[in-house]
Formats: sequence, structure tokens, C-alpha cells
Amino acid sequence: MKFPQNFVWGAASSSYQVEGAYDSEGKGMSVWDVYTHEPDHILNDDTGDEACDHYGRFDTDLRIMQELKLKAYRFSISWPRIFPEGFGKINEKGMDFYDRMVDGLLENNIVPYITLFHWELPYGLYLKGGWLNRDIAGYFADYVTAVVSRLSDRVQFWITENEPQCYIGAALRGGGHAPGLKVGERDIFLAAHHSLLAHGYAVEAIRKTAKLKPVIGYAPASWHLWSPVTECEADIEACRRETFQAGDNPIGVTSWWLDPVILGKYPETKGYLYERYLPDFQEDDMRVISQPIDFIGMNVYQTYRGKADAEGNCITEKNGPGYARTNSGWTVTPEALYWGPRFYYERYHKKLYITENGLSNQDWVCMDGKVHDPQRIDFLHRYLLQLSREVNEEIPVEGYFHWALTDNFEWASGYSNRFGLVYTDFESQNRIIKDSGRWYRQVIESNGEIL
Ligand code: GCO
Repeated sequence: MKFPQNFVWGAASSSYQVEGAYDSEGKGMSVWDVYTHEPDHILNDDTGDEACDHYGRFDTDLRIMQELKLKAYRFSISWPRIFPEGFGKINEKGMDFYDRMVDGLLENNIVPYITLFHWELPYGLYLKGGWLNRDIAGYFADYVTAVVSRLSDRVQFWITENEPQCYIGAALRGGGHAPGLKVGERDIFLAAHHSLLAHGYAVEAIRKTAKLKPVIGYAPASWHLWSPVTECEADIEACRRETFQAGDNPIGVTSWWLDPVILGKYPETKGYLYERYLPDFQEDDMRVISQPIDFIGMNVYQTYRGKADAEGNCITEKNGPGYARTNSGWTVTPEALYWGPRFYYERYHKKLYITENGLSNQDWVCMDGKVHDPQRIDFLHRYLLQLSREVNEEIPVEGYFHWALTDNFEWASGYSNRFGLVYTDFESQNRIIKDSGRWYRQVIESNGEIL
């Protein structure tokens, strides 16, 4: 047996990347709407205005999920669709959409996993200072309370926030993400602290409001990851240490986010340059931030490879010319799905889900009308084999969500990166299940036995 009986096989999406309908039925503007409407931010000036029209075509996408035999679907809720300004009066039409989605999924035995924040800050809150304003944590808790009151009679699985490294780091540090600010170091650490606080408030709000017993997770990006070149203990230890080392750009490191949430403190800071920028925070903050959660969501795409030098320090292996890479330039390094979960479990002792893993590939419709994507099948096969290793060593990985269900809007790279198991024709909005989608279905049906 490669995977436990109840292993959760799913696929994922996020609201801005798929929904479209950016100003329909009362939805307010998010920072992404504003940012993409200005020239020269996004490749080809693409926007998510229409994206995959998941908002209008959810039924089609649901049929596809059924056909793929998905057991679970991870999607996010657009905050400005619920509260157009970020706060105030609920936009019932927006809420109805998610209500219908949840019903549709459950009728088809597909378990909803809801991400509450996947980067769409309401523009109204940006105008109040966004993540730099401590009040954001309270606004977030109010929004979370509204969603959870409405959906938690049917939904059990909640992920508070996705990849703070991006919506704080890339978004406020000139990294090409909305709202495209370039603030100073002190502000970055402050915004990061508020984002953690918002997570803590959200956990409290979910536990207080939920009707079904909630299962709560948090999903920072797990890109800061080293895997040993050999399996000798020295290399393993060097990579383990490097993976959690805060270094001089600490907010890029996953431990900056997970240590407070799970261990109740920021990682060791002594001697690093950024020390003087750390915010003075209120005494109670760490208690709020470290409310117990149930799982860590890992978004894993690739790993650095490292080995120990004579002193045990980690030396990053250089990738030689022609090293295997995906369309977005990320390395094909399947061992990420073994060492990542293993190191995280050793440090945090929490259940894990792979909440994202996948690749962007140059897919097109072939002359026979199908989309053949052998690279994606090979990629998936290699990564899932590494994951199965894990599961058999009794590291509690509960499920795997492929990123993504359909090709979609890939942030600053617009529509140039196709990540889907399903091809989206962005002109006609037709969908075609790719070869990899059919192959993934066999993986699901055999619970991984075909790997
Ligand atoms: C992220 C986001 C996704 C991306 C995916 C591919 O990890 O950046 O969660 O929204 O689309 O990871 O880059």
C-alpha cells in the first residue's frame, strides 16, 4: 500500500486567479483589480477581470472535478466579494455564490477546503493602510466570522492565509505583486507582524463561530527548503538547519511565519542586520498568534540541494547547465516532497497537507484536439513517489492538492504560465482535460497504486 485509505486527493485554485467577474453582483475592488488595471505591471497587461470565469461556469468546473474523481477541492474566498469595502455590510450575492459552490461540491462528495485569504486585500482597506494598520487583524476577523457563520454548517476545513511571503514580501517590497509598494524594512516587519496577528484572530474567530468542529490550517510558502545531496547524517543535518535559518532576509524563510504560529516565538534573531527593525509588539500578541492549529499547509514546488562542509555548514549545490526546469524556470526536484514534509514534521509535530504542488508547462491543443502533457505526468509521478515514501515512514501527510485544477491567471506572469490539469482556452472559455488530468484520475482511483 502506497497511501493510507483515507488519503485526500485534491486540486486547488484561488479566487482572483480563476473567478473573473471582477465587478459583478456587488463585488468591490481588491488591490489586484487596481494593480492589474494599470499598465506595465503584468506581463502582456493581462488582468484577472475574466480569468476562467469560474464565477459564471462553476457548474462546468464541478463536472470536470467529478470526472477527475477528486476527493477534495481547495479554493479561496474573495474578501471584497463578501465585503466590497473590506468591512460593513455583507454582499449577499457574493456569499450566495460560495454557498452554492459548497452545496455543489458536497452533493458530489468533494470535500471543500477553504482558504480565507489568497492575496485579495479589499482596496478599501488598502486605503486605510492595509497590512501596515494594526486594525487589519480585526477587520479580517470580522470577515472570517461572516464567512464561517454562513458556511460552517457544511464546511470543516479552513486555511486562514496563503503565502504571506508573497502578499507581504513581494507585494510591499517592489516584487511585482499588488499593491506594488516599496516600503522600508521597518514597515515590512510591522506588516508581517500584523499578518500573523490577523491569522491568530482568524483562528479564534473560526473556533468561536464554527458549527461543525473546525480543522484549521495555515499555508505559508515552503520555498525556503534544502534537501541533502546524499543521505549521510551530516548533509541531512546541514539542510535541516539551513531550511529554518532566519538569515538576513528572514521574512522569506518559512520559520519566520511558522515559529510564531506553532512555537509561539520569532526564530532566533541574534546578530542579524534586521534586528533593529523588529516591531515592539504588545505582550498578548504571541498568545493570539500561537492559538493551536490542526495542520500546516505546505506549498511545495522545488528545493535547493545542499551538502555539509567540514564545519557542518550547508553549501548549496549549483545546478549545472541544462538542469531540468519547468516553464517558469523552477527546478524539477521531486525530493522536495520528501524532505520538506519530513523536516517540517520534525520541527513542528503537526499534521501536514500538501496544499500546492505542480508545474507550469508549455501546453497547447494538439492536432487531434487533445492536450498532451507528458512532462506534467512525469513530474507528478516523480513527486508523488517521493511523497509516498513519507507517508510510509509515518509522517502524517493527510492529503495532496495539485496546483492547479485549471490553467489560470498566474499573477505577474499573466496567462503565460499554464499550471492546470485542465486546459483553459481563454478566448472561448472551453476547457479540455489534459492527459495529466486523466492520469491523475487513475492515481486517485487506485489510491496511488499505479505509481
Ligand atoms: C503561489 C500561489 C499560487 C500560484 C502557484 C504557482 O504559490 O504563488 O499560492 O497562487 O499560482 O503557487 O505559482
